[in-house]
Amino acid sequence: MIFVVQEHHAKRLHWDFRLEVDGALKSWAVPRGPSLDPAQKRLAIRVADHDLAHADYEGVIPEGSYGAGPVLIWDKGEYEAIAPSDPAVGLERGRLVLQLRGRILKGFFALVRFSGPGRERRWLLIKERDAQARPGWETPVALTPARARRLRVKAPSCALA
Ligand SMILES: [Mn+2]
Repeated sequence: MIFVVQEHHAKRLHWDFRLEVDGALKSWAVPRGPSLDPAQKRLAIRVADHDLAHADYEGVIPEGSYGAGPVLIWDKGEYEAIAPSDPAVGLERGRLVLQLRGRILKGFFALVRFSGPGRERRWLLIKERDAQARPGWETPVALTPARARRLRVKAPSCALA
């Protein structure tokens, strides 16, 4: 199954972390982006599921549309749900350990939901302490002026969040 992280320059820059689960992309908006530093627990807010086709989306969401602004694929690859082995069960329980095989994100990560009423959408994305951990690592921003010039205005195939 695939995961993708899309860098999204909407009104506020964030990274959309998406996991293929049961034929859809389960999605979180990560304001500060994923980190390879286990000390950096990154807030990840559950947002609407997206179609699988959205994993390939790059472009500029048109002005006047929700999330207007550039979207780039920041990282993409395969993932494996380690615990539990069925990621849908982990989503339900609010705790998921994943092994990511991306260009940037590699090794084990945990997604852990906050507890307490009104906090159901709030999760943390945390790098586990393994051989791929990089203490002090800073999330790189992929959008450069050269890449911005190559992006085309293109409506996404599904509503963005
Ligand atoms: Mn977004």
